[in-house]
Amino acid sequence: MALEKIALLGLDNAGKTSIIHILRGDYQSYFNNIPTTNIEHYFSEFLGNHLIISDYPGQIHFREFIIQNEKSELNNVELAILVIDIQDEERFQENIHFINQLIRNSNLSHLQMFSIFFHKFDEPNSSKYNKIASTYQKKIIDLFDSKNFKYQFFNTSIKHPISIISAFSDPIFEEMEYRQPVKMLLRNFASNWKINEIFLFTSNFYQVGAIFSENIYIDRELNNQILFYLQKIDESLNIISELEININDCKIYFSKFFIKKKGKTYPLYVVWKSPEQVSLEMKNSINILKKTMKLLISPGIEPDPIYV
Ligand SMILES: Nc1nc2c(ncn2[C@@H]2O[C@H](COP(=O)(O)OP(=O)(O)O)[C@@H](O)[C@H]2O)c(=O)[nH]1
Ligand SMILES: [Mg+2]
Repeated sequence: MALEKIALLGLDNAGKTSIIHILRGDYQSYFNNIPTTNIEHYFSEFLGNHLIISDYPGQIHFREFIIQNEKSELNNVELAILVIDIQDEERFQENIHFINQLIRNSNLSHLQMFSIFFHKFDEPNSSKYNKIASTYQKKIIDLFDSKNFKYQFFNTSIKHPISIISAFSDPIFEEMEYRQPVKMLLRNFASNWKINEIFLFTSNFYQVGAIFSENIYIDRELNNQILFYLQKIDESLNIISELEININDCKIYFSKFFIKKKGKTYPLYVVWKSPEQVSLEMKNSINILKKTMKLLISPGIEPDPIYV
């Protein structure tokens, strides 16, 4: 079942509105947000699926209202993203209390999945944050113990937009029938060509799939650059479809293609990092990769003949 009604929930100042800015392609990390005092709905689309992303106010009286109100809009939510400010240790109990109330009191009749974001995880290797996160994790696992909800933990930070994009995309694409085959194709391609990182993005930069080695956080600067160039290509409409850039000792390749779904055309971007120049064989292999992905994501389209 598709996860299309999504709610961002959490205490005030947790970073919910900032996360939405990132998802909308605004990577200027430092906003001075005014507190959200209404439920704000954002509409988004990817590959023929329509998302409603709702930003819930986090102040205590709104929280109580949302949880206790029988007719709460929460009843329609399919994916709940719980945002926890990992830097604000003082609010540990308040966070746990909120989560407890949420899973016990409300009528979350359509809810299929909880994503828990340990947010403001600005330093991925910080032992302090890791310790706080694992304390939260233990407590939250206890709370969910008797409940039937699926849940997953993520570390996110606006200083590292890809962390937010992948945490957001993960459960949404997990529900898509093409998810596993696409991942397998990416994995094969990466291992054939000894590539450490490869991504497949939609035009609003949701992450359909990705393969990367170890800790993707390490290359934060590089990954931020990827998003920057992706935006440039997307904004160029169809003028740029292939791009190769050099950052430090790395080459990053962008390759655009289109799929048709429900009568509409959508661009997709394969992006990979490689120490090597793209050879002719590799070019052929990329074309085959793109054609195969096209068939997987929009089945029913006549395949172009592939000449070997
Ligand atoms: N250091 C850091 N600050 C963040 C991060 N995300 C949001 N903030 C800041 O936290 C504050 C509250 O953010 P906001 O999105 O308004 O929180 P909301 O009340 O949950 O909507 C703002 O000053 C943001 O700039 C993050 O990942 N790291
Ligand atoms: Mg807000």
